[in-house]
Amino acid sequence: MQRAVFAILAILLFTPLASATDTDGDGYDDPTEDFTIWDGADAYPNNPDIHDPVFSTGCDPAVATIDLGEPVTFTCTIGNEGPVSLNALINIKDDTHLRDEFDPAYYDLNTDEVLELQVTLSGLSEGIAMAELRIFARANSSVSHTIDLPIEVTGDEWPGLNSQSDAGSPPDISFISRILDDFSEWLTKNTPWNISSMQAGLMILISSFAIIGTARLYRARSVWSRNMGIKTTEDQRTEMRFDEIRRGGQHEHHIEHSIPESPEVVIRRKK
Ligand SMILES: [Ca+2]
Ligand SMILES: [Ca+2]
Repeated sequence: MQRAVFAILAILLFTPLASATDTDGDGYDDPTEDFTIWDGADAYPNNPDIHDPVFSTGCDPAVATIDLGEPVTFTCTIGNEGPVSLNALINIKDDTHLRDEFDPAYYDLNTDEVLELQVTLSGLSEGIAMAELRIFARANSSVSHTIDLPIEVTGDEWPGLNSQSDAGSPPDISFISRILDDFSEWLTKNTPWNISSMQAGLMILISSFAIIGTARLYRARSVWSRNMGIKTTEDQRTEMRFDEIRRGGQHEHHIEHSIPESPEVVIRRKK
C-alpha cells in the first residue's frame, strides 16, 4: 500500500517534468518536437540569460547604387548562433523606390549552419532606398533580426534594360518601330515628300483616329435612322388607330345631325 502511494506521488511529480522542461529556469520551456522555437520555446535551454534566437548575418555588397530598372543581387549569409536547430521565415521589406524579386520562404537553420541567400532588387524610381532582409523565428512575434540593404537609385535609365528579356521587363515593341520604318520608307518612295518614321507614326495615329471617328459617326447615324424607322411605324399605327376611331365606332348620340354636311347645303336650303 505504501509502495503504491509512493509510486503515484512519483508519477505526479515527474509527469509534468516529462512534458515541459525548463532546464535553466528562465521561464521558457526547452524545445521539443511538439513545442519548437517557432512556437516560443527556449532557443538557449541551458542559458538562463537568453531565450530568443540569435543570428549572425552579413550581406554583400554593403551599399549599392543602381539605375532605373537595373537589378542588384546581394549575397546574404545567415547563421544560427543558438545550440538548437530552428525554422525561420525570411522575407524582404522593400521600399517605394525598389522592386523586390525575392520570394519569401521558410528555411531550416541547424546549429552552426550558415545559410547563403541571393536577394535581388531593382530600381523603380529615383531616390535613396532602404530595403530590409527580415528573419522571423517566432510565430505571433515581431521580426527577430533585420539586415539593412541601403540602395541609391539614380534617375538614369539602365542601358541593359532593353537587352534584359526576363518576365519582369516591359514587352518588346521594337516591331512597331520596324513597321513605321518600312511605312515611312514606302511613303518617301511613293510620294513627293521625305517622311520620317516619326511622321509616319503620326500619320497612322491620325488616320486611325479618323477611321474610328468615321465608324462611330456611321454607327450613330444607323442607330438614329433605325430609331426613326421604329418611331415612324409606331406613329403610323397610332394614326391608323385614331383614324379608325374617327371613322367608325362612333356612338349615335355623338353625331351632330343639326350640323349640315357642308356650307353648300346650307346655302341651297335658304334659297
Ligand atoms: Ca529555459
Ligand atoms: Ca534560456
